[in-house]
Amino acid sequence: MSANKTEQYATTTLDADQLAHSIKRHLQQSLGVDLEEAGPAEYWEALSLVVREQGLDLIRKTRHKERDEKARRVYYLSLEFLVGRLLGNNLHNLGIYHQAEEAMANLGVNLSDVLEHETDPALGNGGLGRLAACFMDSLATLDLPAFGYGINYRFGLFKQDFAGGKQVESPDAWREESCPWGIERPKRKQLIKLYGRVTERAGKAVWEDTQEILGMPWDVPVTGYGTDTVNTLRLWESRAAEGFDLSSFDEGRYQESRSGEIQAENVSQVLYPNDNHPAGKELRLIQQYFFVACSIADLIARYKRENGDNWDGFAEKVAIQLNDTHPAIAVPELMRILMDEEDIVFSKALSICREVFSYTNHTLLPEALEKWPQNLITKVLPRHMQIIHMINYHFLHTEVETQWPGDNNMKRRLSIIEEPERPGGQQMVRMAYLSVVGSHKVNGVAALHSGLVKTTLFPEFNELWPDKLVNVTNGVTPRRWLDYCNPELAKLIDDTIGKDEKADWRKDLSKLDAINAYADDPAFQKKFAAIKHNNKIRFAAVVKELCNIDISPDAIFDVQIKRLHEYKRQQLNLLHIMALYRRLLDNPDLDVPQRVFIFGAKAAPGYKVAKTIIHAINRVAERVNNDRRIKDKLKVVFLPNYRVSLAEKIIPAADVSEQISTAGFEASGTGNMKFALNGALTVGTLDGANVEIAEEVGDDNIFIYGLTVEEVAELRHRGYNPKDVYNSNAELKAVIDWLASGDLCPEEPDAFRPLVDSLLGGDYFLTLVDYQAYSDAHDKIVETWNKPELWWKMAIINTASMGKFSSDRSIMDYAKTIWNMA
Ligand code: F58
Repeated sequence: MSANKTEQYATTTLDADQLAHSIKRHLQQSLGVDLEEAGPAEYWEALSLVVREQGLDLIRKTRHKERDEKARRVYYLSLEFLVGRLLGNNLHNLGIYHQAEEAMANLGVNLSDVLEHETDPALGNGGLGRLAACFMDSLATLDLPAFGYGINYRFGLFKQDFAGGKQVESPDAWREESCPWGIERPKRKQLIKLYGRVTERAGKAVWEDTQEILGMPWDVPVTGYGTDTVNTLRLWESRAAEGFDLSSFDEGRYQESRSGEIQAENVSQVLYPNDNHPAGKELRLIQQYFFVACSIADLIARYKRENGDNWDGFAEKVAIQLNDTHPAIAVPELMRILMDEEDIVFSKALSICREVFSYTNHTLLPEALEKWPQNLITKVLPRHMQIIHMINYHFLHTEVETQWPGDNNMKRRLSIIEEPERPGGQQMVRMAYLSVVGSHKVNGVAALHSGLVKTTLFPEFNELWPDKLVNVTNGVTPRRWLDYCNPELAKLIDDTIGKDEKADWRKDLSKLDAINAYADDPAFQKKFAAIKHNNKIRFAAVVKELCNIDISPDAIFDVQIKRLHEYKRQQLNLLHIMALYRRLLDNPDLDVPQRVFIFGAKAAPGYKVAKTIIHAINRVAERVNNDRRIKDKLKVVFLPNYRVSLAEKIIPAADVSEQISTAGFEASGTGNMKFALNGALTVGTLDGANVEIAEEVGDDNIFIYGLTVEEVAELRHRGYNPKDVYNSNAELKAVIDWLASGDLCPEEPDAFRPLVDSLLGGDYFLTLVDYQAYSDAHDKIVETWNKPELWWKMAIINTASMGKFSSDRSIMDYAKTIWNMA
């Protein structure tokens, strides 16, 4: 494969023959399958085992190298890692994709068919989990010593189906399919404690009468692109600590003897399916503590193996990033170990914590900010609650007191413990405050969001510690989100700007800038457009297979894929589609391009309005797609079970990217970056990272519309009645009335009432206010589509201008400004 330069600087030097040989060996010797009986699923497993061998070998070498270099490691603590399928990605990163393709071809098998046989692990809800996966990819690619720590859920995010257009959930028992990536590491298991009580003995706190759970680590190798570094994603599975109680087993009480075990196993059983809303359940708190305690014990053990018992060097070797507040209990956990087990005094323990920890905030939504009842923490983690009080006391009575002497109101506002508003209410622990107080840096995930974190979420903290709050704009890995998912575009870029080690945009995305020079070039435009067209043909086949809907690759593919949430405003998209349909019915000969609106979204199972929106979109889709009067000018597709592997097929085929959240609500967004990277034009509000995308591509190359953050605040301040907008916009009124009429769902005429009520009774997310501007932005999209040279110029500029949004850049920002590692 001399044409392929990646292979020249990757160290895995397997050629196609060697790979074919290893594949056969694994088929026969690991899987016990004859060559003749093997189908794509067996080939997938055999090839995965070959790659796993490579990964394990490199993981071992990485470990040795790190031990010798004694560098600082970063530990990324996250309840979610939405890694997606791994085989194709690992083949790319190891530089053996093309060899594998050739090896499979020689065996009479098509590699892309084989790759489709991997189950897509859904160990995350959405953006936050996928960000963690992109960061793991970048950490390895940048040769930074890192561990990811999380939970090996038995059930990932639920699978979604539609019945009569309504979302139906079923469990995702992903591990029942074979998964060669996780490797059990019994040597590194941990025992953690829960419940019990704290007594004082000889001046020391003793946590006793506890229940114990065993944490079994499963290691997933994380390959980097074009490097030998393979890092570890260590996912904990909970098990019963004591195993069988043999006496009751002997007495034939088998079920009883296992009862303790089943409770312990519950802990890592299921991923909570809420996005931007905490669950508030005891089991969730236990999940948080379980993975945090296992991880902290594990990293301390590693530190001691490598550095001995001297705590003075700990912070030089360890950086811990808290991915949102879900792992915030790590702060009192490390304090507990330092004070109770290592005899370090409170003030020193706190300063070690502050050197080690940093915290990423991913949301401003008030309902998404985690708070736990003090009583619940006291019950599950009594010692931790004491320590939280100690931290709070120190914080309020020294730090807050020094800054605002005698100001009790300020103490109340900044206290980690929130006092109840009404008598008899509960005291709550504010996990975000605990995270801020326990960390040296706190970051938001896009410039706008970080600004709001400073001014609206934590203004007092910002005054107290002016250097603590910083920004690190999110990014996405260009390996998965361009090279792997859009190989034709990747090749066009290579053919245009080169692919040797110096020019490789896969390692330095800012190299894409060179493509800007071709934005006006008709020959390049033609190639770029042809690639998009091919991707659309392939995607249309996916739509046909999954939804049995025919869509034309000549239509505008307009896509909104993300979790279903009112702040993300899928309902705005829906209202506009309903209006377009009515415009066509009024005038079926309207001279407009064909349009296909594509959705993919899961709603949290308990989120009523979100589920209503899904139902409504599906009902509108059914009506529109089966109406011959509009002559295929409009189609609506809602793909069921949206997930990473589906995103990889949708994004390269998109013409328009819908990023239409209410300004101030989407912390960053990362889908917005993936679409622009693949040459889709964004229609979006000035929210999250859209603002920075607009800065990079230029205002002429993006369709920005709607209220700004300031205008949203001003409108709220003035007071707003959605009925005024409804009554003054005839088109909008007509579609809302249609929704409310029951016509779209005759068997359940009130089905869409929750949505209509949410829009007309308050419209918290200002959907109606932004309607007209959104509709106008779409008119501009059509106008631009009708000028192909302009459209493709804009699309090319989008791809060329995405250099900033590589997760490699994000990770370098973290390494420099937060982890002190570069
Ligand atoms: C997302 N948060 C933000 N939370 O909404 C998005 O703007 C941002 O780009 C992304 O994080 C990465 O920074 C998000 O996905 C969750 O899913 C949590 C899961 C656990 C419960 C609370 C919400």
